[in-house]
Order: sequence, then C-alpha cells, then structure tokens
Amino acid sequence: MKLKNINPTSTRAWSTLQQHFNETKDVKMQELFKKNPNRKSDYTLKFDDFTLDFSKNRINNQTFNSLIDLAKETGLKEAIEAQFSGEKINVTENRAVLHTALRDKSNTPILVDEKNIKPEVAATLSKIKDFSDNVINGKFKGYTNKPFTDVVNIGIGGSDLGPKMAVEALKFYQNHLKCHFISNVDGDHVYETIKNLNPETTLFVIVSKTFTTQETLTNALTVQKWFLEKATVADIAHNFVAVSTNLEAVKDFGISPNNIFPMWDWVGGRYSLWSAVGLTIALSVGYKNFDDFLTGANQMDVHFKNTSFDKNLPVVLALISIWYNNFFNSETEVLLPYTQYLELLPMYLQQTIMESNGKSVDRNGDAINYQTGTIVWGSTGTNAQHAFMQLVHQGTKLIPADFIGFLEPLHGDSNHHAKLMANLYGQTEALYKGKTKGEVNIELKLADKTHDIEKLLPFKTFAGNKPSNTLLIQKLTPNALGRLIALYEHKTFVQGVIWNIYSFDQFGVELGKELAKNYLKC
Ligand code: G6Q
Repeated sequence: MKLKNINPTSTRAWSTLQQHFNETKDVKMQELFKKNPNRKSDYTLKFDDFTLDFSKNRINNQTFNSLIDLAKETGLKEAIEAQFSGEKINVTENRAVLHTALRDKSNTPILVDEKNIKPEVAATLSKIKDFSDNVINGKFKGYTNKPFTDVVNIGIGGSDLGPKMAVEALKFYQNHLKCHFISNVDGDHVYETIKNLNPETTLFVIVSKTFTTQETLTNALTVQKWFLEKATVADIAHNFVAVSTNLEAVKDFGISPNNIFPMWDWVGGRYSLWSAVGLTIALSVGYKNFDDFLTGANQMDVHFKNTSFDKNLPVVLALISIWYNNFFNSETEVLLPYTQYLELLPMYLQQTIMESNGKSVDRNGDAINYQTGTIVWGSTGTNAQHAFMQLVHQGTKLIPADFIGFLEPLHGDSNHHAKLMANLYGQTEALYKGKTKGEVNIELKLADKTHDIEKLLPFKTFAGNKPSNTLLIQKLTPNALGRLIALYEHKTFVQGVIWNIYSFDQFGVELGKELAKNYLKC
C-alpha cells in the first residue's frame, strides 16, 4: 500500500477551507467565547492524564469539520496504517518507517522484507537492559577495574539531540552517572567536555547510524587518542561501545563486536532515541525508566492509530497548525514548555519537524505551490516571557503557540509551582484577549495617569486574537515524556501526509555533508 498522491489544494475540503477563511479570518476569539459559554470544554480533548485545550484558536465547528475532511480526503487513515504495518513509505530511500515498532511490545509480528523484526528489537532491548544495569550497579567496569562515573555520548543530529534532550528532561530520575554529550566537530567542544574527565572511569558511547559521519568519527578519534595517552588499545574494549547499522566500520574502529548495539535502516536518525541510540538515556535513568518512556510512546501510538480524527491529539494539533500555516500564512510556531526540564525540547523538535517536513517537492517529484514545513522555535516559560514573547503579543506576525504545563512539580514546591502555572494561564489569556482601549483607559486612570492616556493608549493596547494550544499533563514522568515526544512525531507525520511530501528523507542534510568533504580535499 503506497501513500496516496493528492495535491491538498485540489481537494474539496481545501476549497471549502479557503472560502471559510475569507469569511471568518477577522472573527475575534472573544466573540466565539461569548457566543458559546461551553467553548472551552467543547474544544478540549483528553487522553489519559493529557488534557489538550485548543479553544483559544481562530476556529469554529465548520473550520474543525473541514480540517477533518481534509485529513480524510488526503488519505490519512490509509497512511497511518501503511506506516505502522511496515510499508516502505520512505519511498525515496526505499525504507519502512518503524520507530513505532521499537516501542511496541505486543506479540503482533511486523514484517520488513518478509522478516519479522520484533525478535531483533526485543534482543536489542534486552542487551540495553543488561548493559545499563551492569554499568549502573558497577559490575561492568573501566579498564583499571574501577566503576564508571561518567558517560560521554558522541554523535550528532539524530544521534545526539534525542538522548541529550531526554537525559536533561529526566534529570530528576537520574542516577550517579554523569552524562555528557559531544556533537560538534568543533575541537573546543571535545576538549572542554573531556578536560576534567578520568579515562579510567568514563564510558564512551559512539552513536552513528551510518558510522561515516565526519563530525562523529573525528570526535571519536580525538577522544580515543586522548584515552590512549593513558590506556592501551586492548583497553578500548572496556571503555568504548558503539551504536550503529554499520557493524564493519565499527569493528574497524577497534570496538569489540560484543560492544556494538545494532540499529536498523527502518529507523530514521531523528526518530531513533527509542532504539539503542537511547542507550545513554537508559544509562542515565536506569532501564526501568527507559522502558516506561517506550511504553508511554506506545500508548500515544495506540491512541493515534485507533482514535477518530476529531478526538485524536496528534491529528488535531496537526490540522490546527495547517490552518495557520496554509491559510493565515503563519510561518512559525512557538513551543513553550513551562518546566525547566524541557529546555531542550524546542531544539529537539526543530529537527523532528523541520528536517522531516522541510520539503518543496511533492510525491510526484513536482515543485509545490503551497507552504509546507513550519518553522518551530521556543524556550521554557517563564524565561521566554522576559525575552521574545513581546513579539508574539504585539508584533506584526501571527505566531501560534503551544503551551505545555505540568500539574505537579517534581520537587513538590507549591509556592513556585503556583506562580509558574499562573504565568502559563496568564500568557494564554493575554494572547487571546489582548487589551482594549477601554481597559487601558481605566488602568491609567486608576494609576492616576489620566494626563498620559492620549499619549500611551496606542502602545498599551493589545489586539489580542493570538492563538494558542494548552497541553496540561499531570507530571513529568518518563512515561509522560514518551507520550509527549510521540505526540509531536505523529503531528509531524500527519502534516507530511496532508502536504503530500516525503517526510522521512533528508537529502538537504546529506548535500551539506558531501560538500564539506570536497572542501577538506582542497
Ligand atoms: C536525522 C538525520 C541526521 C543524522 C545525523 C547523524 O534524521 O539524518 O541528523 O542523524 O547526520 O548521522 P549518523 O547517525 O549516521 O552519524
């Protein structure tokens, strides 16, 4: 079963949406709330302890229904089935797209080239469990027989961003191992990271799907040279492990075959933290937490696969985003997690979303005449409020926002947490309500600044009508993080399907890698 090949702008739903947009583009959300006192609950979806409030969007029931029609007309249902069942939907690379199989513990076989991949996935998970358990409990030791104290992940792009983001996000659950990440080919990044490390007690995890990436190989060789100043070639077997599909290249590097964790070409780099690429996550928080992380992602997979589009969190988020991207011509979206633990989430999702959907050719190979991938950016709240949120509130651009908040803080301080969440709610309210001239008038009068009213009125007035989604989650657990990441993965998938593009190749990234090689030859 192939993905359908439908120009979304040629669908009936698109024409309806275009006409509907022309009629409703100036409608104020405040009016929509006034008209429907139940708007908040009518536009709220629940999935386990996730609550998605999408009421503060410039949509009404007709918008919503037409967007759902668009998903139906562009073959989303069939595309989801094709992805989960292992069809080679990554057509340009002739590969299946099965990061979802990495977190599917059911007994249902998944076939790639007529071979069930589930046993290999299970065997690799068991290897990850065994290895991480033994490093954490001190049974596996470094070359001088001392337990490990530090772990250095050497990889870039998909072999770095996911583990780094998840290790940071799950810091609360971390054990005694200190995790470091080396990605940039900038030597200063390498030396700065290793300068205080002890080679005897440091475990190096070299992560490269292809094991040909210049940055990772250069960094790994530099680290190996530093290691060999103190240790011998035979000691490499104790302190170096690798994650790769390219077993031969890893062996040539000097890593013992026992220390190689396999990967598969049916997992894209930016979707690979669920595989052995996530080894550093398992080392950092222990296998049980890593397993909970996978389980969470699988729960979101099941929700995505089985829930009707109108109640399906990834589908609804994707459709709302298309509404702004393709009809309001919004170019960017801002992501605002209200927890410091998710500081790296926007950067991580930039890769997921922008590398997947940054395409300008459709599935026919023809140039596209509509907008595709959104630009995603963001930072944690409340920090963002003191930085770029001014532009979101009062700038000339329409920037839809996703607010992500947690109902329970991990360290239990209710004073801080009440303030944090009050800021989240306050921001979403300010964005949609804005501030009218009348309100500014009253405010200045009360502040005894009547004489300033004329001068300040235009500057203190906010147009409002700025859209946002609010996703509330009970608590930042490994399971919740798994569900959250999978939610955005599927949102990205839905958009790629509707935009009629291939979301799982990245020839732009590869061109850069090739051209850099030419410069080195000069
Ligand atoms: C991800 C991209 C890219 C890739 C890196 C590292 O989807 O393909 O970010 O992950 O270029 O590649 P290797 O893992 O092969 O070193």
